[in-house]
Amino acid sequence: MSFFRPYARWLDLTSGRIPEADVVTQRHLTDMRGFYADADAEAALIASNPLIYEVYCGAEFSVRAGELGFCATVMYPGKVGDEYYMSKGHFHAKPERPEIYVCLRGTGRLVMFTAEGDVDVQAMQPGTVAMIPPFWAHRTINTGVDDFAFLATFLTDAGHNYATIAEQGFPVLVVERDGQPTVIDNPRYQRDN
Ligand code: PAN
Ligand code: ZN
Repeated sequence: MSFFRPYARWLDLTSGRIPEADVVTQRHLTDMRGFYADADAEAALIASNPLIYEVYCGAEFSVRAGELGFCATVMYPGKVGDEYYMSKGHFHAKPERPEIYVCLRGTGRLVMFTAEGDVDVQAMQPGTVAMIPPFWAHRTINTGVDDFAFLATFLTDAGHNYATIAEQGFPVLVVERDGQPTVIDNPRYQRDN
């Protein structure tokens, strides 16, 4: 039987980055075409292809049961039209897997929903610890003017299911209205699905 090896990484609590992360994933606007509601605003920005967020993972994960992983996400400030920069969002491939987020920097929202139609939005600021229960899709949004960063920890066999979100989006959007983050219904989301 092969055992997991212990490891430790330094998380920079100021920037939210893991400088010696084994895996760093960058998501630019072209990596999430069609995710923002305003297609004209997306088209206007696509030539400059801004970096929206980066994910720093402590290690290359196996998908063997029993491995607990951690990744830090740093999301830059900005908007596509009036919609704040956000993550793609996902259900877990094993949808029954939960997750914990700890906010390290900036201000944002954690938006969650279930296939049954429940929606939940949590405000995130440094020190906020949020629990994503089993079966809840989740997306983070930077509603501030500074970087927004958080640490996520999860069983690594949770995996990611992005396809459902790519097709349907989330039931709600977080947009700027009168200078304030505002949650509105997503007109493209089919509640009957
Ligand atoms: C997080 C997310 C990370 C990036 O580590 O994967 O914030 O968001 P997307 O995966 O939606 O692009 C997590 O929830 N892992 O399960
Ligand atoms: Zn997740």
